[in-house]
Amino acid sequence: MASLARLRSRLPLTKSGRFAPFVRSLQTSADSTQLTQSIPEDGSTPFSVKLHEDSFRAYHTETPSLEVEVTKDSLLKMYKEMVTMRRMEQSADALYKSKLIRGFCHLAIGQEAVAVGLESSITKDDMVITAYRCHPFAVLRGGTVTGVLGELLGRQVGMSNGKGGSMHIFTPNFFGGNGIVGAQVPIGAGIAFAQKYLERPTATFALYGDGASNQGQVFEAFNMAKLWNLPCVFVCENNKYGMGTSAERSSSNTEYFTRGDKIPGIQANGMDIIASAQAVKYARDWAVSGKGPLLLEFVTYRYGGHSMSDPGTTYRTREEVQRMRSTQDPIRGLQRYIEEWGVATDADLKASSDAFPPYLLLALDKAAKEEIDKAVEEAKASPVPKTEDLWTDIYYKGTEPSAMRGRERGEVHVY
Ligand SMILES: Cc1ncc(C[n+]2csc(CCOP(=O)(O)OP(=O)(O)O)c2C)c(N)n1
Ligand SMILES: [Mg+2]
Repeated sequence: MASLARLRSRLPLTKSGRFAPFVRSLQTSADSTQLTQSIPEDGSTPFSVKLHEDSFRAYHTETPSLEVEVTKDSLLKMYKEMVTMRRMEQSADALYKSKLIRGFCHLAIGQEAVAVGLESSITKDDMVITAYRCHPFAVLRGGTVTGVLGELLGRQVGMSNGKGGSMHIFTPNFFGGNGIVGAQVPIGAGIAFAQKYLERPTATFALYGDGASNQGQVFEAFNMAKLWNLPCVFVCENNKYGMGTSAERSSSNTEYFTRGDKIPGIQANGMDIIASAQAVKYARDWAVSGKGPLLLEFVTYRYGGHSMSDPGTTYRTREEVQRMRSTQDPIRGLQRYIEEWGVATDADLKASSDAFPPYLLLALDKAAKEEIDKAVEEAKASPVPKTEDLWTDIYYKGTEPSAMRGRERGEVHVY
């Protein structure tokens, strides 16, 4: 008892008199990673950098290593991807405002380091499933910008042939795009079950928001994943609000990485792309090595509202959004690394205004803009689905019934 009392006196107490489980808090700056060795000439030679010591927190496990190996090529690739994803979402925003995109539309501006960091640390054979904020994942998992924008516009060139819309976009290793809050979490556990059953050395990443985290089905999925030791990483994108409700108002425990009971968890800085990629690498290694499920919470931020119909400023201040944009932006953070570490020099930047060597930041910005502008034009030029397309893509190809009833008794479509 005496030794317990001594231990207690060293632990910080919360207001309620209970012991605070974590002493330090996570920081979410996008540019606090330090270069620890001179940078190699060659783009593919790895060099070491050190993440800020408060980039991760852990529950029932160790934090990922703060020492990370990166290459010039990998940093530039991630920069290009984040800029392209942001421009795609900004185009969707403009198309929506000009009433060419209708219905629901959820943009991931501000959260680019999660999708790009995830994709940079997993393989094409791993599986991903997410909620409605799905456009970057769809492109990075094998889709195209034209296919995403075409889908939003309801055109034939869309990834679901213009019949699904923003929340219904899939690729062979990306299970959407799911509009029902939390529904993708048990489906993700099921996909991981299949991976284990088929003895595939791969993992499933099932993403959900802080607003989904209190659902019963999420905890049911956690339970079964742990019971069966499934290779599933449950990724909580904690952007601090579920629609217009702050995490503090909805969750009795906002430490989402601790909510898996017996499932260990990691909390990661979701604004620093290097920390995001490192957290995913750790999580993938964990799941693939047979340790079972893991919770991975990214602390991130969306600059826009929940969807296009939400201005995003009634439940948080403009100053808060502005502060996040100007101090913790994932793209500007990576830009600083690239410039300060000499991945692209000033001379490079100047030279890039007319020429196009792909390793230069300005050239990458320009290339991203051109790619998105072209995709917007291609998508806009594509026709809307034909009336008879209402009868296609309902059944898996080759398994259609000979005929199908329509809205009325007499309306029958014969295949
Ligand atoms: C089962 C169900 N309940 C309610 C909704 C309406 N709804 C859509 S998103 C959302 C909140 C989700 O919060 P979060 O996952 O944090 O999303 P964010 O706004 O941050 O993208 C709600 C309640 C829904 N789509 N499905
Ligand atoms: Mg949220």
